[in-house]
Amino acid sequence: MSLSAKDKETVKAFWAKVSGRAGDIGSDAVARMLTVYPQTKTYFSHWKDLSPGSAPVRKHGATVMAAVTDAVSKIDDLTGGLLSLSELHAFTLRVDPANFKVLSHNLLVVLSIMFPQDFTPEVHVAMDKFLAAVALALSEKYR
Ligand code: HEG
Repeated sequence: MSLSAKDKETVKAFWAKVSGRAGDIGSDAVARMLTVYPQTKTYFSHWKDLSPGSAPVRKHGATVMAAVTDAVSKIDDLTGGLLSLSELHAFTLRVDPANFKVLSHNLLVVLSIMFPQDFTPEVHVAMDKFLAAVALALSEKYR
């Protein structure tokens, strides 16, 4: 499951290529998460509009992607790098960590749609491992 040196290089190269569209990627992934897994809406009930393309969905998509970009830069120490974000999700936001996998899945779907040429099986497996490692790091403060 852990990322090999080659996986890490693959993630960095792919992310360098696609991160210019981070806002669109995040907005789409969050919109899909809320649509396909409506149980995730409970965490965002304070938003004025949860529909795809709405201002809060776009803003949150950009926020989450900025954190993913930051995580790519901390790929060698995700647990340490994401500790305060884990604390926030565990104690303040009280997000069930099972949802991290749900968002990861939606992110992979969006990446495959937006970048069909670049999203090779090699990139797919590296990004899948990376997002699983991010989810694990975000779950750190839950135990
Ligand atoms: Mg979380 C806020 C990152 C999954 C629910 N999330 C945030 C923030 C970041 C972030 C950076 C802003 C923190 C701040 O204001 O200081 N989230 C983040 C990542 C991932 C993730 C990197 C997974 C890759 N979040 C996630 C999931 C849910 C969730 C799966 C729930 C289904 N996040 C959540 C909520 C907020 C944040 C409810 C507050 C949003 C708001 O009030 O607008």
